[in-house]
Amino acid sequence: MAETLLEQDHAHDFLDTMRHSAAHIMAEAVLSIFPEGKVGIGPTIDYGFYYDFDLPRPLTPEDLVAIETKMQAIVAQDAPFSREEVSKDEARRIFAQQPYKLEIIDVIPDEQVRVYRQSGFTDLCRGPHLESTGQVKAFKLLTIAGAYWRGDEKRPMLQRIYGAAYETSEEVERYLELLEEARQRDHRKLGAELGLFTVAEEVGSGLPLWLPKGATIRRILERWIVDLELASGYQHVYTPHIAKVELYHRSGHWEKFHEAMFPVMERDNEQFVLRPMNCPHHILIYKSGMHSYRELPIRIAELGTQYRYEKSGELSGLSRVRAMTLNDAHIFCRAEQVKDEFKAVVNLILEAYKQLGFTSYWHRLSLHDPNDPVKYHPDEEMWQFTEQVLREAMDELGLPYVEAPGEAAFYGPKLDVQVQTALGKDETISTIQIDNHLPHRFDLEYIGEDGKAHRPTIIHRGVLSTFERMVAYLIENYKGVFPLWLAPVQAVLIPIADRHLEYAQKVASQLRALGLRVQVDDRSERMNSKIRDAQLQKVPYMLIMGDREAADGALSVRLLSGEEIRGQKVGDFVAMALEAVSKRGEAG
Ligand code: TSB
Ligand code: ZN
Repeated sequence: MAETLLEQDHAHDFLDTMRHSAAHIMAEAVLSIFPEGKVGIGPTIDYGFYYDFDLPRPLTPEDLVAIETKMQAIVAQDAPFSREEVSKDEARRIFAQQPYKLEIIDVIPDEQVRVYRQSGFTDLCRGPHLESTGQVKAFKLLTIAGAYWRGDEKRPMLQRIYGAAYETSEEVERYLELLEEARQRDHRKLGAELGLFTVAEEVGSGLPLWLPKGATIRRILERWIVDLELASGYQHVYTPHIAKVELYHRSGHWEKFHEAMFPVMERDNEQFVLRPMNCPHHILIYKSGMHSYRELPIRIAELGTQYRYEKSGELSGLSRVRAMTLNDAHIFCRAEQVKDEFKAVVNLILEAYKQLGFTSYWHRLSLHDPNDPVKYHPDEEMWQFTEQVLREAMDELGLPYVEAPGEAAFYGPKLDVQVQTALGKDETISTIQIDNHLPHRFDLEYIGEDGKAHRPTIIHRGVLSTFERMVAYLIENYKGVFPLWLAPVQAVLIPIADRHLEYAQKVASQLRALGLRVQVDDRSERMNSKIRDAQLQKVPYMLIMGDREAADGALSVRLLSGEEIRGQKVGDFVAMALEAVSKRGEAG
């Protein structure tokens, strides 16, 4: 894995240099239009570059066009890039009008700093750069976004301009097409169009409302995963969404996590909080009785609703919210059982993904960073041991993984299953976390074979993630075209004329009785417009019924692909549909 990444890096060298030079050219163009502008930083990204600016007024789309035109003129000049090493004092003189650059100069440890110049612009920059501006091949400015200076909310909000840059204009075009496709797939857009969820200003951002169709998808997922878990030895429980704040003092969440918790609610001298995690409640369920080694592992599961005060800038549709229900479980086991339990959870995840038809995900082994004693529990021996257990388990399962130091939870290493959102962001769906810390804080015990008290390990795990994030991902993964078992409406019955309505109603109740989710389109619209509406709603089956069908106890099936099966007997359609439902998302 590491090797292929390196090779890619080399292949990207030229492209990366070009993008970096394009960023400098953009900065020159922006300053030529806003001479009093201040510049932040301008790195390269996957598809191009961006640069942050502090400007006297908000940029408009027309500004982008003007900046792009100016950039083209700079490229046409083919002005050379030159490099110079200067003392910090000299650099402070060069950038006397640029406070953000001065701030960077202050934090650079070296005595000498590097400066690049092209026609009308000088930047503090390590480089490398192209020989001249004319070597920038193809670019396009995309969007303007707000970005805090140094990512710090307390610092000024700068305007960030994003651009795409490639070696050929065809590649830029292709990137723009991909971007458009991603926009079409964005779960926030599809979620609104398909009537799956909404966010109401009066309720608050990050607090989505599930509409009946979205709720249907969620309910099917809930029933399915609970059944899968019951069959895998989990015990499902219900616990309240709030608890006394003391619980989170004891767990350590208050200390480590309180920025992400809603504030305390006080009544009759008791202080309550909305829970940010379900673990403490499950731990108290474990602690409500005595346990012998024979009972372990004990797997406590819940579709547990929890609340996190995520930063408002980070909220996004259903994928990052403040109220969420996690497909959660905590497994209490003996140290010798950790590896097998971990493997069993991985297998459960793989089984769930298979049934969902997921094909594109990767395993991230999230490890601690030995140089970060604040973020991580200081027990180095524990870390070495548990991280090794996870590596061995993954190797025994024959699964590839990427190690990610610094991504572990405070209390222990974890395996995360990562996917990409439509907009190309990596996101964690499933997670399996090994924890010897909470058992210690809550003094958990079981009686061992030797008759003495021992401390169990906790494995925290989420298979489907939160239903919010999972449904966001499903919408994007299926581009809104849900496989039959999840489709909120599986079939729309379309009577050709009013006289076929009665037959359609009769068939609809037969189908409903067999567990299919169907609707009759009884509007007095033309058949073609009913078909078009059903297609826009991405309904898998359109069942068209006219005189012939009514006479034969049949229907004509039209699929989303446009394919048609005419005059199918109702019973044959039912058999076909139930067969497709039972396959879930599995191909074939
Ligand atoms: C697995 N205590 C553990 C649990 O036992 C826990 O809460 N882990 S977590 O913090 O990593 O969250 C579990 C999963 O919830 C994450 O992997 C992610 O998929 C999902 N999740 C976390 N935060 C959010 C959020 N703000 N919105 C939607 N989903 C989220
Ligand atoms: Zn947990």
